Amino acid sequence: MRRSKVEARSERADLRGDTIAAVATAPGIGALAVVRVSGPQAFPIARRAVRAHGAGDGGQGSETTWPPVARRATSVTLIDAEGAPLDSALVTVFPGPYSATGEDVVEFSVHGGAYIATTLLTTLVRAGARPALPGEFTERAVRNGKLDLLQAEGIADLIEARSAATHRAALRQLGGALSRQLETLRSALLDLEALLAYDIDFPMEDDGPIDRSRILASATQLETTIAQLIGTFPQAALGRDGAMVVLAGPPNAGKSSLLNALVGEARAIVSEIPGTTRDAIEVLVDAQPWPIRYVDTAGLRVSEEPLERLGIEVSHRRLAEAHLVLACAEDEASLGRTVAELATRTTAPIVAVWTKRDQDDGPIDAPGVVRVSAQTGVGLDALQTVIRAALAMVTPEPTESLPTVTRARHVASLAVARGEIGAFREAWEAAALPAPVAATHLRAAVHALDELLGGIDVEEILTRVFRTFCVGK
Ligand SMILES: Nc1nc2c(ncn2[C@@H]2O[C@H](COP(=O)(O)OP(=O)(O)OP(=O)(O)O)[C@@H](O)[C@H]2O)c(=O)[nH]1
Ligand SMILES: [Mg+2]
Repeated sequence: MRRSKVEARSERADLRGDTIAAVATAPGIGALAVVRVSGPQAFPIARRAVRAHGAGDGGQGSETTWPPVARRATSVTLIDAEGAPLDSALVTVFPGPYSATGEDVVEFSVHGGAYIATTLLTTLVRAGARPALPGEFTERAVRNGKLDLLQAEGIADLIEARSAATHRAALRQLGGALSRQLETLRSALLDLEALLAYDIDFPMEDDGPIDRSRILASATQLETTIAQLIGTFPQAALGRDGAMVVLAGPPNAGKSSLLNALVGEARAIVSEIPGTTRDAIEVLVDAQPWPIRYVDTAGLRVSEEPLERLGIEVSHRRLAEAHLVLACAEDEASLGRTVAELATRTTAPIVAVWTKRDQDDGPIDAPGVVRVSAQTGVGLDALQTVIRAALAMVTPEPTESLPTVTRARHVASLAVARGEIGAFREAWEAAALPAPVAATHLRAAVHALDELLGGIDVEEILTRVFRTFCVGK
């Protein structure tokens, strides 16, 4: 049976007083694994996994003082639920509120591999901890005011970053750049509201103490800033997915060989049989300012073969989405035809690439054409330079003056705020609404920004955001 949203929500909220535990590191073999515990019972629960000092060695030595000195890694022997030795590990305790979650936190740093960490987790659960839900540690940090929601999303983005661009944006967001920008906007909105309140309290003073044009100017300014912020969103997709460079041309032109040469590894199958590549092969290569997604496509030709035709349809779709197209062909006449045909399939700039330069003794350079050999590597540097220059023309510079918004959630809330401020401005300009009514638009805009920051009671938003996190985070 489907649970209602309200049930799911309050269920999660009801779990807040629990002490939670999770393996925070990725599963698999590694040198170390980290197990975290957070909650009011973190210290007594964690203690059950730690052997009292001296126990089992003839009773010599003293008891480990528990909890150990705060925020200092302490060497301990871990035991399983039956009391058998499990590992020698480091434990660090962080008494709340001076911890990542704001609650009492214990972090075990154990030897890696599947057995120790999961057995430790089992011991902790038997001692009363509950396995954490995805993102629950970070959720608690937000609820306890350690982070705002945008910073929490910054952590998720940081973990997921696969390019320098995404990493940079995530670090900025975690550092609070977007939060501060929104706080500034929010406080400007509150100032506007305050001015209006004055107007509401003293309505009889025609053109009295408040300056109508000043209100108009600041509303317009706020709208502009929000529009600029929304305008940074495409950069998030570019940082994540890369600028798309599509290699296209007739079968056997050497596209797959060129892709392999450009990315420096054999990612696409190469053969002398025309029609080798069927599906689009994509390789993301990190680059500045944006990563590049090279896409090798099926050779373009009229084919009766159903599989090949599907591949050619995929080629057409990729061409329509490309930031840049490399038109590849192995002789000059075919290259001319290829460029002309591709121009009907894409609006992206097209670089004419004359392949297999090692094979013939044609001209070394032809105007408007880059000559390369995937086999010998000749011309590859020149091609890379051309690709970088062409991409610089079609992709935006990363904005330095404004933080970037990275999620559809941000855009949606900002769009609401902008819409409300716009409605307010229009009403104010036309003197169409009485000030108290116009002011409700500003309230709604502030509310939209609060939702973004997660600063108000936004149970559903929190639940939605943290569902996408990994366990142990
Ligand atoms: N001499 C020489 N041969 C090349 C070069 N690049 C590719 N070839 C050969 O050309 C043939 C086709 O290469 P592919 O890279 O598979 O060509 P493709 O354009 O991907 O072909 P399809 O996937 O069928 O559309 C293979 O036999 C390659 O070894 C090159 O730079 N020099
Ligand atoms: Mg191919």
